Amino acid sequence: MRRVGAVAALAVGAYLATCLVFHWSEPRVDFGDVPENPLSESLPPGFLWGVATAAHQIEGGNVWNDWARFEAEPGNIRNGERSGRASDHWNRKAEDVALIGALGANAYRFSIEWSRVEPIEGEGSEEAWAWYEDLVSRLRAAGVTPMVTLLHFTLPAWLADRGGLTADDFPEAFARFAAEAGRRLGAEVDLWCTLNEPNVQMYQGYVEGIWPPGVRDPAQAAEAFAGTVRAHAAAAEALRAEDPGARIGLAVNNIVFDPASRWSLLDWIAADQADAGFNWAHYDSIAAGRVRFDLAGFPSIDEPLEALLGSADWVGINYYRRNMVRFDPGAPGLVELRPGPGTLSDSGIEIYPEGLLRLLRRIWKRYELPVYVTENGVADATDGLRADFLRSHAYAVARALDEGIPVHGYFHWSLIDNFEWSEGFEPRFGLYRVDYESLERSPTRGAEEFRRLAPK
Ligand code: IFM
Repeated sequence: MRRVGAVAALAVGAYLATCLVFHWSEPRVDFGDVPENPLSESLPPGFLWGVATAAHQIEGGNVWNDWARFEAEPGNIRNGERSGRASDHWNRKAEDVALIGALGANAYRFSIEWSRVEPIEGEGSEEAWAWYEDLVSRLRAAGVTPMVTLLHFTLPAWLADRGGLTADDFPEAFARFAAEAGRRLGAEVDLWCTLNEPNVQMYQGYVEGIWPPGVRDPAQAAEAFAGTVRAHAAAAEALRAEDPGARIGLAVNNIVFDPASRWSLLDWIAADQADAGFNWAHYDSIAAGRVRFDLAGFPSIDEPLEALLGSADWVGINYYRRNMVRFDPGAPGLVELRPGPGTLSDSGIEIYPEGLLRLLRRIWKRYELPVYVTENGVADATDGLRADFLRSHAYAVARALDEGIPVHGYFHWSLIDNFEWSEGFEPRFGLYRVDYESLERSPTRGAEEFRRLAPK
């Protein structure tokens, strides 16, 4: 009996010790008080202090892509909204470039709407390309460095019709588009982002099925993952051929996954799985030169692809949130995700600036590549959170720089309010508020804070 007791005590001890090992595997971050001017002494010369947008969310009039069709089906978008004229950026380019200047930003990340420059397969639109060429020239004239994203969720309808991310020739078609972008814009653009949040596009489209193509199928999800990795490699190769000076990367949505209970080993394991599958699978594939997907519940993929090696000159973090992970045998995917315990934004996600520092440390340790915070922002319709949000996340960047992590830039999401995908127009992420009736832009308190923090 005594022996059984001793074995039980040992088992419990080993269990608790394993939990503690997990707990100590990453040093905690104590943020303390955020200084008034967190960036003043930390910024290296050439640091990009910018804002970000995406074509479909702001331009208006994008009718040639998969999202336009998806929005037309009842029930897909909150309140039945459609992107329609969005923030009318297509007709307000000059005004919006002036807003970027007024913020004191020295960089702007935007995306090219593929379906707009190639509405019919193989037939480019000169008018659409000219619009983007003019945008880049205006930015350069204003002293603003462009970062160009090639794919920010929307796919041309002609590609979506034959499988989108899972189409056999997706990488090839995407590389042709990338080459054309390089030919047209390469003289004035150095910074290229092949894909925006391929992990989110795959998850929402093929696991949750709440974005195009509205599928819930692990086998297709794994194929979609592989498609995005191959497409990144093909586009990077094509871009370099056109624009040898190109600095190429991609932007992955990175979430901090913490266990709901630090004394539950199953929660730790579930959090670890979520972290590996969601946060790092794309970058791990690039670093290994292999398309690799190995996540419980999905078919595994592991195939060599040499073009991946060296395809990223930098890595991008889109940071918004922390999730607490609870192992739940009854839940889909065996996990339940909840927001962390801090203040919640209008999107119901925790505002957790320490998380940005934690992720910057981890991404640097894993890949040792220059890092950009390619997106970071908050849905805040009443404008009560944005200024503090900005300052505390800028502080995370400053701390990372002080620790020697090569963060080359920060892009706030977003310049102006915009169409937030299946959430419609309700979430307001803009430094400038858009009145969707008059389309007038007006600065939020966040805009003032952004300008105050801007490198002088
Ligand atoms: O609006 C999105 C953007 O398209 C991708 N990153 C997250 C943003 C806010 O949810």
